[in-house]
Amino acid sequence: MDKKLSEFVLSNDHSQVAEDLHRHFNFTLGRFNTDDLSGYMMTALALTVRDRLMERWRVTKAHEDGAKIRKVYYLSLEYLLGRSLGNAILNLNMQDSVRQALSEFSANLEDIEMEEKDAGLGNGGLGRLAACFMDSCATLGLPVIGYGIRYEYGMFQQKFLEGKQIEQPDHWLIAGNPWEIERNRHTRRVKFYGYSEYYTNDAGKLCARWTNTQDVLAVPYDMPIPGYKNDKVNTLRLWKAAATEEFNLQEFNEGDYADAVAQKNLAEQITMVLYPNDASENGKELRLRQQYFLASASLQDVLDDWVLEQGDGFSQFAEYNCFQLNDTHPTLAVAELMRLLMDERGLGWDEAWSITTKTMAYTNHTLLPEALERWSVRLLKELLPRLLDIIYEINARFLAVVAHRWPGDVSRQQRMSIIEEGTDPQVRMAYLAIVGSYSVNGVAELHSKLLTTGLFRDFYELWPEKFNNKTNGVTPRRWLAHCNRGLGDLVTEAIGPGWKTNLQELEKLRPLAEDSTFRQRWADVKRMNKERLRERVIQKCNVKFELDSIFDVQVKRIHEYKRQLLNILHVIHLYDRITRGDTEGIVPRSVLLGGKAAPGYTIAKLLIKFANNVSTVINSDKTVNPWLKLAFLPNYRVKSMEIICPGTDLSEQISTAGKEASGTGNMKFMMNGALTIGTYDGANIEILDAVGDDHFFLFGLRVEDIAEYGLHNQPNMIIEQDEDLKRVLRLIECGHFSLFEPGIFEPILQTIRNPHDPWMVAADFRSYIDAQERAAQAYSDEDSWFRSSILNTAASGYFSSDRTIADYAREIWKL
Ligand code: 26Q
Repeated sequence: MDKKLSEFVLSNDHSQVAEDLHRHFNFTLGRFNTDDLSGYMMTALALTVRDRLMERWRVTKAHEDGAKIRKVYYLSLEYLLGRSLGNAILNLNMQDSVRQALSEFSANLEDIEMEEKDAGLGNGGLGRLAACFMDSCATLGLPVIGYGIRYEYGMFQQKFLEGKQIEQPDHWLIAGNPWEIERNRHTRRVKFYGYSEYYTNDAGKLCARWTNTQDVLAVPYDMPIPGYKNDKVNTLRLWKAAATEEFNLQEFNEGDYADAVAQKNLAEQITMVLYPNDASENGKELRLRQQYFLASASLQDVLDDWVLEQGDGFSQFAEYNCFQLNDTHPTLAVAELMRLLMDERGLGWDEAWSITTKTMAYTNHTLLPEALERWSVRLLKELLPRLLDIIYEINARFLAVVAHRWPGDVSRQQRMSIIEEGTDPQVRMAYLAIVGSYSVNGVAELHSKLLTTGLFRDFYELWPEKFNNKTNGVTPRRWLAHCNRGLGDLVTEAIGPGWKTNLQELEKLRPLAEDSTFRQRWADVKRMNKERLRERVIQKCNVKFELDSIFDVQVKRIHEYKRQLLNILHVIHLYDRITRGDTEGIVPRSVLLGGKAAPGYTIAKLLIKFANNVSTVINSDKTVNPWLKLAFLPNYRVKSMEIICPGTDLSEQISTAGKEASGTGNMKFMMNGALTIGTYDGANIEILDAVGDDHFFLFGLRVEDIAEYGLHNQPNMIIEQDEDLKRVLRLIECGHFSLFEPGIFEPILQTIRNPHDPWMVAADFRSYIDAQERAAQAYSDEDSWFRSSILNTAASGYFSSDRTIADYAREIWKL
């Protein structure tokens, strides 16, 4: 059964670790000069750690393969893993031995960790959530396998040229990836194009097949996902596209070598690059190919294994298998499972549908209607003809159910149809996901409630039992223990190490908030972390923050609904006050922004330019300097957040109410003792409930207010009546931040003044400014600030992804 640590061949003893380091450095990597470790020592260390993962991986797999147990497959187009080395060392409990072993090379662990590239196979929250979930599943010892795409190029790298975002390709695999294992033997074949053909089989049954296809191979690369100190290692299987052999052969024989190679590239394009939009970009064929490629390869993998292990009966399949769809991106899996079961395994419609709707579960991550995925029927017909047939059949049968439930209600049938009719008919992927799944969940309480009362209301009326909430969480190993050792050690000293696997234990910190010596130590750690962050900002932005100032941070994708604009307006308001000499009650503040804009999102890109221009004006003004600094950190990613959240005092979570499904950055900041200034939105609400409103700066309209108020929103009137806002806008209008580029920020001003501004920037301005003033006053009372800071960490236990995953496992996956 469970293999004991002592049974593993490779010991964690530092001398053994040092020996393995030498061996990998010399023999695996062929380096003999230990004076020049650059890069290679990171790989040697990763391989040394990987050897130890390998043993545990084998045992975990053997355990799962042998027994007939229920398994879950997480299907996601994105996994924002970041770095793996530090996390693996922490989870394998190798920190001390690695440090000792490295000292023999006069090397230091922190320096070596810096050499690892981020695995940036995701855009933002949704991708990072998948990575946190993988960590929690392994830590809880759950049989969950991640399936995703091995993008050759991850999230683009962001640079600034004259304050404007420039995108550069992220060739993260260039120096090799020590963590992945290619598993050629498990290669699958994915079909594209061709057509459906109907025939009668030997038993006289009418069957369908998809023929004349152009196939692409899916080659799996497995990444080990270690659990925390439990000797479990789960698998993340990432697919790479490759050309089929016979396809090439034929072309070669026809003599056109160059064409054959070009065709090969066409196949391999599928996994070349991550789409950098964190709201759906509609219609791109390559994106659709990626989605189907993931769905088909993963399902075939699971079905083939099932047949190998259980034979070709599928009556028990749903009892032992479950697919969790990370948003609608992998939703073609619904139709693909139907196809595989019917066309390739000979099941009838009813049996296949019963299996499908008992194994699929769907998580929604957005309320923005414009972000709901649609694919044109025309495109599906060409690329995936057999799947389109199946989707039409699913829809026909579904609409019959709707008609039966609401006889004669034609407009409801139209509303609920999976196919949106029109001149260019579209498949509504969220509806396909809901119809094909037994569970539909949102990612925070408010979000889940808004799904059932708004976006998916009709479906909720039909199937209330399908809908549920699973509030997001983040892994406390990466987001406290690893990224904030100072605080982690202090917490462990105070309440023991149990919090790392049971975050609710942080509650035990509560009484310590009243202890002034503890508060002082807490403050000392924060100061150390602020120093580290300050160094980073100097290095990357050439802006020098004052240590004693309040570190006020907003890092996330750039989006109008996230309202980085509101933040910048507040900064300009402070600047305006300071330049007018109105410094009474102003508390020194360092504002940090970071985040990428989708390359095609013009106004988001303009916001970056705006922030950079404002920052130039403010930071070069000597009279303003002691009070205020603004910096925009380029290329915000997982590893930046690992330095940012420990050093933050004030966390900005200021989305328009009802727009941010959950947020997860909000949780990372809270765990690390930041106070939140935020709207009544997403998981902010649950954070506020947990910590109490004395330790949270709440502001802004609520969803209900906006529904009512939005109809007669009059920004120009608000501006007219608010001297501060008027002055801020006048500064922008008169070109104070665009001296050499007159008028460039006009589109931003227009969104603020637009009565249909869905983001309510003008409407929330006053309330935001007031909340910022409360935050500043609170900060100037150090004792009470750090008391609040401790209470925030103490109340963050609920936001562990271990809790989230335990909820999924119990209520959706039934593990
Ligand atoms: C879709 C189609 C084509 C191209 C791209 C996309 C696409 C890609 C990524 C659409 C959306 C995303 C990402 C969405 C996302 O990150 N949503 C966030 O999910 C978090 C985890 O649940 C929440 O905390 C955030 O509130 C939510 O915005």
